[in-house]
Amino acid sequence: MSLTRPTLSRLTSVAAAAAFGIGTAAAATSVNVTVKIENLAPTNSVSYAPLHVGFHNGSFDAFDLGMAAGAGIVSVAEGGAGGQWQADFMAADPTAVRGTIGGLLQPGGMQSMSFVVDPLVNRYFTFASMVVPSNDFFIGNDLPTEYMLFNGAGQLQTSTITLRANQIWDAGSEVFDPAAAAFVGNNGLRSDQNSVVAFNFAEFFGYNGLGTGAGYTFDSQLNAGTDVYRISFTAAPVPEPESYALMLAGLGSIGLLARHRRRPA
Ligand SMILES: [Ca+2]
Ligand SMILES: [Ca+2]
Repeated sequence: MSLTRPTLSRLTSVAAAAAFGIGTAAAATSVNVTVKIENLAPTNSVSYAPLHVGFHNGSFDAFDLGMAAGAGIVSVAEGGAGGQWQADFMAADPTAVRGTIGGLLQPGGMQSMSFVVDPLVNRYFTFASMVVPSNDFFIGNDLPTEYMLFNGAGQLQTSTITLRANQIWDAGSEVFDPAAAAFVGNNGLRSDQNSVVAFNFAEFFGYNGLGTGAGYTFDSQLNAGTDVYRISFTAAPVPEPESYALMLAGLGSIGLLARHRRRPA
């Protein structure tokens, strides 16, 4: 097959149309939401376990200020794994889109992940992550409807959530003890605190000078108003299956052109 100039031009147009979504079918109901997370804490201050997230209908309430923490939020706050939090979330809202973003997030670190979400069904965003070093500290939203990401027309209306140090929670489930704290001590050791969920960032100063699992020497530096975490959202259309096919065809054509052009004239 010889590629004449008109053929080249047509193939290039198809590839361009596919790449920019021109001429594809009507937009799908779902949107592709990219969630970016950033650790804004000062250098050598707090790090975070992976962020557990869910886009939901507003029914999943993970914990309450002033009440004993349930097993779900304790599974996040003590060790970070969050298995029970995910299970409770699924039970409360089977239609929710859930996931876990990243690994250990050190000061200055950034990670991101994308989710396909129906903005009319799952308008709300809920999150939770363990803050380290600590015995049972976490970030998360008390009110399940606190962060309404999408308006009634399905448009993204929240672009960032920025948390300050005075928004960090103590689950009240494990006694403060540097020797038993995750990231600086033996996380397998623990003592029941038998208290309730409360705001607390002052205890971080109790870990100052200890070596962390990431190799840096901890230095809290946190004041009430210190920014410690940011979650950012961007939404884009989900490509239709037909446009994926077009895109693949377009990419294939570009590859063909590249090979063709490498041949000597
Ligand atoms: Ca609550
Ligand atoms: Ca505690």
